[in-house]
Amino acid sequence: MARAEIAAQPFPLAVDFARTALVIIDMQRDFLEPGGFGAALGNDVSLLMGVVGPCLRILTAAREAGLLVVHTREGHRPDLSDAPPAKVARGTPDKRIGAPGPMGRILIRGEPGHDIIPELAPLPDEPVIDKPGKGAFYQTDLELMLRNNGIETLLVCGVTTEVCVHTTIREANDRGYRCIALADACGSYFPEFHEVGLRMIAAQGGIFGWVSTTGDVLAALAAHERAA
Ligand code: C5J
Repeated sequence: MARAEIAAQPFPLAVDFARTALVIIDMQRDFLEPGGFGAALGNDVSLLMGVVGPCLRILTAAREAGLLVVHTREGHRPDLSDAPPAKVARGTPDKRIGAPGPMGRILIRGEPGHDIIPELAPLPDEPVIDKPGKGAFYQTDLELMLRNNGIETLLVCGVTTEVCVHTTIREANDRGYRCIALADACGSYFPEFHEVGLRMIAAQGGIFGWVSTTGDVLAALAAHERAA
């Protein structure tokens, strides 16, 4: 299979799109809309809205190109049996995981706030990984799914750059996957953490991955299709 080159930091990466998956991290109402988990922790959730457009662009292109698309959601069982007490105990008691909020119980599976935002709603045949932790590999079947699909490279986007995106990329890198973070399609409540988080990925010769943009991936996909 011909490889396509994606412009990236610290150096361009040649990928086989047939063995590449798009992983969209936690684009949930609980992180992007007022009244959810992100807001409960005191964050300005409007800072994340800018990534919706780039996420939609890469999602649309990935679907058209037939890439495996995986969505993730952070959240817990209604009885909180999968939520570490040390995690639940953070934040003010009326706004903790499991507390009632305007979008239902905060960060609880099945509640409206746990849903992926409508703009990026998964198609029926796209897997959704429900994860209890920050990383998408911890206590999930993501690794099994990627191996069964012959995946070797992950395009990663979503929120937040320095928490769930970073943790997932670190987990994937340790499992042998080549990860490309899409800078404009990742976001943080802390712009400086976003910037430094991306620099950390690509530093030291790509210590745990590469950083590119949706535009560069779309260009590589288009060139790949022209050559096919
Ligand atoms: C956080 C996430 N920030 N999806 N979760 O708690 O990054």
